[in-house]
Amino acid sequence: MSTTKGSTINLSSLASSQDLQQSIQQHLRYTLAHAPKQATLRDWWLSTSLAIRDRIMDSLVATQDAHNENNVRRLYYLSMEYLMGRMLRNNVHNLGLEAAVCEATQALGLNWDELCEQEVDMGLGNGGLGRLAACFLDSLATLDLPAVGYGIYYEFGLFKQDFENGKQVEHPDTWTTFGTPWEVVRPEYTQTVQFYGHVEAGYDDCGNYRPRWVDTKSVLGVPFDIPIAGYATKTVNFLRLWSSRSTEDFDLDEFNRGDYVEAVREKAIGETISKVLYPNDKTENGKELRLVQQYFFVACSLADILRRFERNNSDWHDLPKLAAIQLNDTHPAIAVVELMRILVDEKHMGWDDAWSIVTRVFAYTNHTLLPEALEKWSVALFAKVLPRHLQIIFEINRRFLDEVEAKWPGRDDIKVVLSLIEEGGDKMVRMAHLAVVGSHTVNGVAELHSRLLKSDLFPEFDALYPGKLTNKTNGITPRRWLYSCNPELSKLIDSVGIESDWPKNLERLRALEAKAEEASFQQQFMAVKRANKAVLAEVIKQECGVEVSPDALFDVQIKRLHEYKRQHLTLLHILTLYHRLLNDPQADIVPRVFIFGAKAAPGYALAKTIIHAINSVANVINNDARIDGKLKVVFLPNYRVSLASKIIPAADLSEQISTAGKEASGTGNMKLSLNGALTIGTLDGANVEIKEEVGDDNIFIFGLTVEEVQRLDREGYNPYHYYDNDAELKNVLDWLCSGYFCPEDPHAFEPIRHSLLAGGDHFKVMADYRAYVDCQRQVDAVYRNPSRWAQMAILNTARMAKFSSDRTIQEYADEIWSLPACPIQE
Ligand code: GL9
Repeated sequence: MSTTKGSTINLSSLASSQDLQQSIQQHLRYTLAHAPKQATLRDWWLSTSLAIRDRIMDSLVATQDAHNENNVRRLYYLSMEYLMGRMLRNNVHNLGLEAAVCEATQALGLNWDELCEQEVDMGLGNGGLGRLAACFLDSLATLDLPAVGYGIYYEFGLFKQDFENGKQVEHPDTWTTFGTPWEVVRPEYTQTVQFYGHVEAGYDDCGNYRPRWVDTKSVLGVPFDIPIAGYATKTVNFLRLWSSRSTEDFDLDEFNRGDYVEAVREKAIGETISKVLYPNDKTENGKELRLVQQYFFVACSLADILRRFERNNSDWHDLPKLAAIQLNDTHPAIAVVELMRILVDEKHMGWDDAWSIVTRVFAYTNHTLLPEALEKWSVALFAKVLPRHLQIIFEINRRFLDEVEAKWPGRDDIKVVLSLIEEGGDKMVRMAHLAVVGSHTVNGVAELHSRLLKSDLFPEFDALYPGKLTNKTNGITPRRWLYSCNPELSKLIDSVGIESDWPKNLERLRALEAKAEEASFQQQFMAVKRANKAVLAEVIKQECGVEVSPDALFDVQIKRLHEYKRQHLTLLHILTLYHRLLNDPQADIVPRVFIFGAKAAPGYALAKTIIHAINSVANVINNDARIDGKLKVVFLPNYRVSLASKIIPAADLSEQISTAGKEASGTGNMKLSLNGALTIGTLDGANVEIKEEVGDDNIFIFGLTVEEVQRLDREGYNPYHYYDNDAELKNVLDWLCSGYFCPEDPHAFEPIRHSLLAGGDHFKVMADYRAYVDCQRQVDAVYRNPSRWAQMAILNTARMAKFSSDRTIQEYADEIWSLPACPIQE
């Protein structure tokens, strides 16, 4: 979209609301070709976004100019997922244009909040991993760090979720249908990528082995840039997303043979690569298209990185000085091989030389220990899609196993464990091993996770490469997750004399500690919470048709639906309370609203059954007059970033109840705590560090520890033991599966019961039930003491500084990337 006016005018001089107003009107007329009287709210949103975009462009150009002029070291973040959510409000906040835009839109007769609601979320990710990448981009720009994010321009992001009779149904996410104001297409940086074909042996004039990768198919990658504006700084970095296109010559052969339709069909395959995001929250194994997606975006990104390098540099040995590349999980791990291929095959560099460069460029972040998420590709598939890369992997592995032999002579058992190739009927390439071997640093995402990475997942790697495995505890951007999503709390913070730069210096919130016991501040803090709950109650009414009281305890569980996250444990708690109330209407129970948000992977049957079960139980409870509205259960459909930013400010209680050892970090836990929700959680992921920060008295911890879980697994775990010895547990589980909650399909929830009993209860729901339910009684007790609750909530907000993604990114910059800041002069 054209930007016409504004693009040459200085940022600060345009901050005034009149200029903005004029700019919005001009975009409405000259970009959208509308008169104000025909304009829809969407048109106004688009015009406003374009006016804001103009102001970002000046700084984008200035930033990139400065980075190029100074030939700065850059960080390249390679991620298959970015969950950006909505952009308008955050861009306005980061640019400091809030007051101006409110005034301008008001003068145009528009409501700013309503305008922001028009934006469709940019949902190019599944969950925590993709949202982390988005928070990191915000912090990189805010800290003036030169960085480019690389990813895929999915035409369809994560599916839209609907419920039909309580069951999840998926619809395509058509976020690009009306275009987005936040992208700049850069056809001049289009890349060509090869796939398939075969390798021919060959020799150059000097007799050096020069394999040729021939008969390949090629596709084009067209980059779309999303500008990323830092908060209260001039730096604007960008996220470069690749969209696949067919090459002109994609199937000229067939075309010439007269097979027009085949040629066009093949052309469509080229476009298919970036068509859709795989909706699995952990990895999608074995799918050819997924491997093709990975190589497609990696090859485009590396070619782009090297093009930029070659503009100012001629010696490849300087690459590690100018480029640090972070692999966000193993999804882009093929980059290690691609860079070797380019240096050896195309730049004719010796193997050792090339390998030394590669291993100084890459670092890898591991995001999970769950075995199903550890990516493996069959050697046969690799041979078909990337035959030359497979040869290079074999050579990397041959040399790597020599290293293993030198360290542990004769220990073939260790070689079997460490090899990049898993032997067996169907040989597999282990992408995590490739990432570890090809990187100078590997990190986990919370202290506990990183410890388990060393002790359980990669102990031999830790022995072979001491110090390579490290920790970088995750963080969240306080701009989106407090300043923008919770304006009332932000105002309260500003009103008590905390310095106004707190969104980029979260330590400042520690000053709230001194006010945590002050009755008047407690009242103000809880009044903000009450107001946010009233707003969410309206959303719940609209979305679920359920009336809830803002005076009830808002108990929030928002995250992907997964057995290890144990939404079904919460369901058992709900049934427990419901049953107690039916037995004794006077039972001593704090009125609660259970609020769920979660998408299940479309192929994950049990996760979908859990959603169905929660909705069915909700339907019965919400319509049972006997319990006098004391319990309400709502499952908000289509959980996404923009919905999260409405739920989080209104939460009282944050459910972080994964089986210990299974949630690598979690980041929702940080967002909720920052907004004054108290955590009920296991000693898992970042919960452990949240407990350290807020103090043992300001968090509700229950359940098995990692060591206890591991001991149960070693010594034999028997879920029936808990079922047989806890009458209340037996009762609620039997009740759930009795047909009472789903008379039209009485056996619908049997799979849940099966997984918890005969199936072996891999996630120890039965073992943790009693501790959980008892801990929830303590939650009730504290909630009945409003002053104590308020004090705890305030201390949570006050003590979240560690979990700012600014802290996380500064640690990456200092300890992994050696990346200096490059502030942009006015
Ligand atoms: C995850 C972990 O499961 C989370 O615990 C962690 O907070 C994030 C970010 O590090 O990464 N790993 C992973 O595969 N996902 C995570 O959320 N999955 C999704 O993104 C859905």
